[in-house]
Formats: sequence, C-alpha cells, structure tokens
Amino acid sequence: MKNVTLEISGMSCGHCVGRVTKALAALPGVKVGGVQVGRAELEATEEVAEDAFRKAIDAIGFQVTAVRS
Ligand SMILES: [Cu+2]
Repeated sequence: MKNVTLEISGMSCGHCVGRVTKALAALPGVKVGGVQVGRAELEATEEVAEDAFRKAIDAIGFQVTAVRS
C-alpha cells in the first residue's frame, strides 16, 4: 500500500466530504484515511491508477487538482 494525498477543488462543506469519502471508498484497492474540505488522504495498492481517483471525483462533480504519493 502507498499513501496518497489528493487535492480536490469544488468542495465546500461536510456534505461534500461525505460524498468524496463514499466515492473513494467504493474504489477497489483503496482505503480512505481522512477527508476534509479540499483534501483526501488515503492508502491505495500499487495497482490503482492515478486516473481512477480523477474519474471517481469527477463523476461526483469535483475535480482533483493534484495527486501526491
Ligand atoms: Cu458541500
């Protein structure tokens, strides 16, 4: 597992945090650590592509602006 931090734009409140948490938790190989407005910390297996995070977040109306791992 590797630690990954996502910077996310478009989030504004606890409701957004809940939606991002749910979307990331639904990805195979991903374990969500903590989510706050604008940022998500998670653990992921090496097989999880960066694009999977971008697509999952995009699908719920937010945007990943940076991925750090
Ligand atoms: Cu919100």
